[in-house]
Amino acid sequence: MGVVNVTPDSFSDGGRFLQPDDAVRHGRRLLAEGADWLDVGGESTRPGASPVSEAEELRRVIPVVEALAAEGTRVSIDTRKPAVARAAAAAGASLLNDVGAAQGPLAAELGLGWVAMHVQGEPATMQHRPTYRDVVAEVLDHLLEVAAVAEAAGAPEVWIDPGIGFGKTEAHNLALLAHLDAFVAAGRPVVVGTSRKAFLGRLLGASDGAAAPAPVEDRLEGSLATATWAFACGAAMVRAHDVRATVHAAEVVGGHITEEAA
Ligand code: PMM
Repeated sequence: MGVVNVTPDSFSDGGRFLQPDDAVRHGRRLLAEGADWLDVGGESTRPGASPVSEAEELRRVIPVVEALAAEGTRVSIDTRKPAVARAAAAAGASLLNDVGAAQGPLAAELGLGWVAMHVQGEPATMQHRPTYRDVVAEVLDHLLEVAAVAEAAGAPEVWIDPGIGFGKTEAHNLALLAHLDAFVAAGRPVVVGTSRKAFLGRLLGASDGAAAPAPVEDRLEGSLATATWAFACGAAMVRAHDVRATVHAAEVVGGHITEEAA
């Protein structure tokens, strides 16, 4: 799943594709690089991002969804606003990527597939001391519960995503990645988004012996390592900014090594 952020302030690519034409061109490039889905989003969910009005989010994403879907692309809409999900469905989106996993019944009503992504708290404050007794069990139980509700309501397909970085410390992120097999074993298709995230910056900086985290543009190795790990654990999809490199890594692991092992 290639990321098309139509935002001024996303942590890794904010402001680069704010004009619809630029976003559509970027999406086409990611498709050419091998993306199966494009995930279009108009609101940054990073801690401290400014809230976006419904009208502004619609203005950012709908022309992009419309143009890409008209070309036959499988488009996912990354939104927490029901009105944006509705308009995106009308514009041709076929998947609702739901940060917070709160809109399963709406996905069912709209006939959209649903990605239930776990967040503890609200994006603005989610990194203030996230706490869990057992992060793997709590995240998985919650996702399976909401997934069952969405399925019972008629959602055509339900994916689960542990929500790496969303109300999680570095230790929580690593525990979730270490136990992705438990998510896969639950029987729902699993999506994982680690691409360029802050915990990778810290790990890569430490690996260099540097006091500072690696900057966002220098996190490719960590993004690929975790995407590859996710595929090897059985994840069905990763959400990635660097599509060409991620497809290469996925092909080697999923297309060759795991095939051979089976
Ligand atoms: N991460 C971001 C945004 N949307 N959706 C899913 N399903 N999973 C994720 O991990 C996820 C997401 C944050 O990344 P961005 O600001 O680069 O888009």
